[in-house]
Amino acid sequence: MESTLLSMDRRRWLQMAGAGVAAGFAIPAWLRSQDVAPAPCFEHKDLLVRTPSPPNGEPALPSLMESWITPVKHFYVRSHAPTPTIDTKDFILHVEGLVNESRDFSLLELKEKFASKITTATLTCAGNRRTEYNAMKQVGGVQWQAGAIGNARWTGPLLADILKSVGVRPEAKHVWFEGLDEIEKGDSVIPFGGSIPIDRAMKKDASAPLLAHSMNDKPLAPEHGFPLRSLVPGFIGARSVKWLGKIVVSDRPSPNHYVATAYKLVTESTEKAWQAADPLYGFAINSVLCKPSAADIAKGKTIEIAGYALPTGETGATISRVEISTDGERFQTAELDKTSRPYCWRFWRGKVKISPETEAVWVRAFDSQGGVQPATIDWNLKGYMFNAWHKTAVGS
Ligand SMILES: Nc1nc2c(c(=O)[nH]1)N[C@H]1C(S)=C(S)[C@@H](COP(=O)(O)O)O[C@H]1N2
Ligand SMILES: [Mo]
Repeated sequence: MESTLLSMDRRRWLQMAGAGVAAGFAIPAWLRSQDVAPAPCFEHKDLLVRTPSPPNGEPALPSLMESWITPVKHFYVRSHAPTPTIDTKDFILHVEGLVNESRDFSLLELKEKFASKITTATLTCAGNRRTEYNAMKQVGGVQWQAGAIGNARWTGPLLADILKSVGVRPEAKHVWFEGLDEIEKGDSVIPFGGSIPIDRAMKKDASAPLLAHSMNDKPLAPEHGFPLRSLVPGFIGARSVKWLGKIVVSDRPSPNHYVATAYKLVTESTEKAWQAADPLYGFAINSVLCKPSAADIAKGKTIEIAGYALPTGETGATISRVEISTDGERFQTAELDKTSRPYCWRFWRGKVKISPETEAVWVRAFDSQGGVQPATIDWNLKGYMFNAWHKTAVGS
């Protein structure tokens, strides 16, 4: 149950939380309640299961349109190993590397000693829309359609504040995140790792990375990283490391497989190709028609369509225009939803006439920083960053 104080002014209260403790306030019950892990939710979510174990699933596209903030039951899950069970009493976040002082933080310390921030940000897998590459050449990996994306409210201390508290040394260039999961890779077992450039790590604006303990004002579900995950607005989902156990400040990107090899754009699997490619960071501009589903688009009628559009993630851009077409050549402007923020998707809707000859409906997006969704995109081995104009075939 929420206290009146919090429902009245939760945001301000959270911002004051650090100071509040010093002044003798108690930590609110809903923060304390996070010391107990919520029940696993994957099997109760309303998702299309891509792999049952490890848990991977995405919502049917029309359900994404129900709310700008995606409820947890419709929020995609992407895991490389089974969900670890973490007892918060034993939980420690270890911070080391190019810092003045290595430190261990308990969960309560992270909540009590640092001001909490609430950030709304869209998380999307670099593999979202991967199946659309298959028309060019088959790609491996989880066969995502366009639902590996969701928008949530994330709460937690700023990464920048944690780093400042341990003192970042001038040689620092990257910040590594390491998860507490155990992924079988060949003969060894490795954690999931991510890393981000130091300038992004130290941000305090809307792009500021969080160490999030809450999603949509509730403790993180086990599948989404309970009790703590990094959350990097604007970056591909892989940089938002779940079950975060360790942070390393370094002069180079993480050597973890998911930074050094996976999540790069290559066309062949050779050591040379992997080494030459840079890790992916910001997500790409994109847009997708979510509603109605292709099977429900009737010919010979004017229909209402709706979907999401995502601005480029590197720059603080917002979606400025979305266009729709029934021939892939002549486009009309769609109506944009009022709610628009950098690092977040924007909903759009429009009306199109589906004639007996109409074969498909196309959508493409533009953002405030000059981001333009391309008509086509080159194939890559792992099927990342698919963002060509979205085409929904009708009458099939
Ligand atoms: N520890 C850990 N963190 C992880 C992953 C993982 O498998 N293990 N998957 C990453 C990927 S690829 C994505 S897209 C997001 C998905 O977050 P979600 O499952 O909460 O939607 O988490 C990222 N963080
Ligand atoms: Mo991902």
